[in-house]
Amino acid sequence: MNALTNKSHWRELAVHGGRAAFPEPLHVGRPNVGDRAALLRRIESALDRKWLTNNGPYVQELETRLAELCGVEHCVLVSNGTAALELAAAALRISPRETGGRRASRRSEVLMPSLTFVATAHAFRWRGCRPVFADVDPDTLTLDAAAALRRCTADTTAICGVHLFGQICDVDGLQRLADERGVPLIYDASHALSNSLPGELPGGERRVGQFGTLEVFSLHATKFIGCGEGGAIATRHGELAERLRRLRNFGFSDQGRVEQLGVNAKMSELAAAMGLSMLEQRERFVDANRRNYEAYRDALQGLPGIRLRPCHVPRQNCQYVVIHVDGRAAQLGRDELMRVLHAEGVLARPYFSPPCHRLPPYCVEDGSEHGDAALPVTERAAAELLALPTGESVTPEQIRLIGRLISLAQSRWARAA
Ligand code: T4K
Repeated sequence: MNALTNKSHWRELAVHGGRAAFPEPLHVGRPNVGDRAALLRRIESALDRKWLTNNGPYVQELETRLAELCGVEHCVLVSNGTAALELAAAALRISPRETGGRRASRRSEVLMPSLTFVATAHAFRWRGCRPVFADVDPDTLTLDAAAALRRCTADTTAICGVHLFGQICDVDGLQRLADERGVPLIYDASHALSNSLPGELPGGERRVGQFGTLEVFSLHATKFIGCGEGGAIATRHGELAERLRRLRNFGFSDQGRVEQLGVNAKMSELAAAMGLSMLEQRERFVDANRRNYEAYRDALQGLPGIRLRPCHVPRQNCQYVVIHVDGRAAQLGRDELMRVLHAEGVLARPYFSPPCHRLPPYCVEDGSEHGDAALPVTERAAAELLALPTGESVTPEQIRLIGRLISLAQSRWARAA
């Protein structure tokens, strides 16, 4: 273990001049590597085949495996999660509409939470749509259907829920809202690959990938299943999947004719080889995440003002371990705690702070509409949340030490208070 475990007083904390507990930093988002030999074998085969992209055999195989995992008929792989969201919007024709003889442009508003990675908002903004942020539910931190309803207008053209930190949205409430408004419902499921809800019948679980019109995944290096860079779209609708395939490949049809506008958002065979090798190790990654989650639960137990967000074992991949830091009860705020941990080599991340409505371009264009009062749950959560390192490269012993460091930091602030 690369840590000094014998700190017993807050004066020994690195932030006060002591030595860092982890000379080699612990990262949030350190990729799992999986079975190197299997990955290298696949790469050798791709090189032997001399087929490196353009819907190659690994891309097709990974699409089949991911569709099986989600329990849907179709999965379309693309170059990253942000491109997946953009193509989803294009395939569903979510964009400002031209109306009437004078070709007046009608706005396209997409309802979404502000408490998410900025890519969710950027993807729609990039297509000329206006992200309209609604508040989140205080328990799940996912889009609150009632709050979303209040922000609906005649220009609402889509709803985009985010399964934040793997917590599944209120899929029934949001589906009702989408049906009432007659608009497509998209999920940004970047954090929720392989997660599910219990079903009413044995074996009738409802899996992420099956909700809404389509669901989008990020396969970025930092994700549960990573391809380096990659994204995926899962859907039950065959015609939609075909449109997505054309859009990701310059608008070419299967017959090799350009039939529409398109982009290059294809996934390479090397990325897909990595995705396949990672997917084979899925259970191993989940086990490590759950083991770490339990270690955090023990290590943080009894620390005032520190609350671990729930992870529903066995229905979540537990890829994100996130705490709330209630500054008053904890004696120190989230940002102070983050400074303490960073000095020790624990590179905790304040996901997702600032929330999207506080970031350019949204705070500029929407400044008047997104004051603190508009999104109180989001504001509070964004000020409290802190993601802690997990994954295969973090051990329960290291987690116990992280708990100890937090406790020492609290003792210092408690004394000063
Ligand atoms: N929607 C949601 C809800 C998302 O969370 C994301 C991505 C997207 C959409 C868009 O999907 P992509 O287009 O990215 O496929 C990271 C990721 O870059 C980003 O993919 C992810 N969400 C977001 C939550 O986290 P940052 O800004 O935190 O920093 P990054 O990627 O530089 O690294 C995070 C940590 O991981 C660092 O401490 C270093 C470590 N790391 C990173 C990489 C890339 C490694 O140890 N090895 C690595 O190879 O965004």
